[in-house]
Amino acid sequence: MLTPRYIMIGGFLGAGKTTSMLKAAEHFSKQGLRVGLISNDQSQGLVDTNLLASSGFATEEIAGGCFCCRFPSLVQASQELDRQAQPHVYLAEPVGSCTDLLATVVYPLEQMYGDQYSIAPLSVLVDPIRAQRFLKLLSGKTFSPKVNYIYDKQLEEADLIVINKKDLLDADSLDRLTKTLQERYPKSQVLAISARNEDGLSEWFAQLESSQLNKRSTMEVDYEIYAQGEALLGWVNVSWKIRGEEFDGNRFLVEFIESIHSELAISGLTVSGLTVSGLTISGLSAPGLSAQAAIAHLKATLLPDQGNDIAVANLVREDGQVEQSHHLLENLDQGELTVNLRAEADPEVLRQATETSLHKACQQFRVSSQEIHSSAFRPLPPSPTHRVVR
Ligand SMILES: Nc1nc2c(ncn2[C@@H]2O[C@H](COP(=O)(O)OP(=O)(O)O)[C@@H](O)[C@H]2O)c(=O)[nH]1
Ligand SMILES: [Mg+2]
Repeated sequence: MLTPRYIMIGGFLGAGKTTSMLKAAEHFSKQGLRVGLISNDQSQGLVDTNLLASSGFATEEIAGGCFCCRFPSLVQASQELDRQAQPHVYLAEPVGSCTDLLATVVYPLEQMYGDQYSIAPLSVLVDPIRAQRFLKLLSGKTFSPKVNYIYDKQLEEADLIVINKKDLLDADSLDRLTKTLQERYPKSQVLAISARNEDGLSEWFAQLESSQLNKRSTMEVDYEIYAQGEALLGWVNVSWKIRGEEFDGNRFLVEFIESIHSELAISGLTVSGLTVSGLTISGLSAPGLSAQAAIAHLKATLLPDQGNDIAVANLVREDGQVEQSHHLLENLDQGELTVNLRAEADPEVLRQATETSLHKACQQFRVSSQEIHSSAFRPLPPSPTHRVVR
């Protein structure tokens, strides 16, 4: 690779972008290439930055707005990485609720910096359970139509639709999902991988390394629906300093996330005022009437003050399981706990659930907490710096 390669890995919240980006970083690094990573969010206090930085790769964070709305920051971050590490490969993860990335990020980069970077095709990762539900191949809760509009637009503009977590599907379901995506998005190429099991990665990486950016006409996007869809999502980023005595950080983290999960289920009950499927309140029963927050992604890190360990726990849908992807090897006394929660719900309800759960976990593990950062909001309407129409 002569000209540094710029690779953008998009996809909805929780699809596995950060996990896959780290796998790609390891792959390029093993080939002797230097790698620079860029994370992005609407606010400060990013779990992904903690995770990427702990991997040892040069990492820059763009907080306080998405790549499209903060294009100059993306360029600055790339230049900063250039100073730090002179990467051969840049890997950038846009915010999972963003779309129209070709017109607002990829084409502007190509037009303005095409002599400095060779831009890879846009990958859009999908979680197969969410995708099957969106495509009505599987029953289960989906988001509101305006959030689904964003999901659809993300897929429509993908050069590569990368079905991730193929380990969750049997061969027939994977085949059906691949065919349905291919029929519905005929301009995209559909691949399937499991970033976790390192399955199917070489075909994808080969495309990231050498494929040309497709020359496609700009997709139509209704920015009003896009803005309304983003504004249906509640966003919470909170960090605390926590202190205790030789406590089990892995258990603390998982119990904390599980507690947020149950708090949100309870708040769903309160919001509906009546019932959720299978449960009866005050003698009333209305199966299927659920106001439970539709969780897009709940993730948290615990970083001990000493050492380089990190614990990471995730939940990617309200009827899913809490998973711990990174474990601490030892108990800890002090550390930093960060939680990022994105769900279709009122951000204050999400913040309340997070704070109540922290309080419970602290009591259980005899740990004290001190807030470092807290924000709860709905994303502002997207207002891209550039939009290249082809
Ligand atoms: N089963 C399975 N889970 C995965 C795979 N890749 C990522 N995940 C999990 O999906 C969750 C969200 O991953 P993350 O990379 O943070 O998603 P992002 O929000 O798109 O960056 C985490 O719990 C990951 O461990 C995979 O290939 N298989
Ligand atoms: Mg991520």
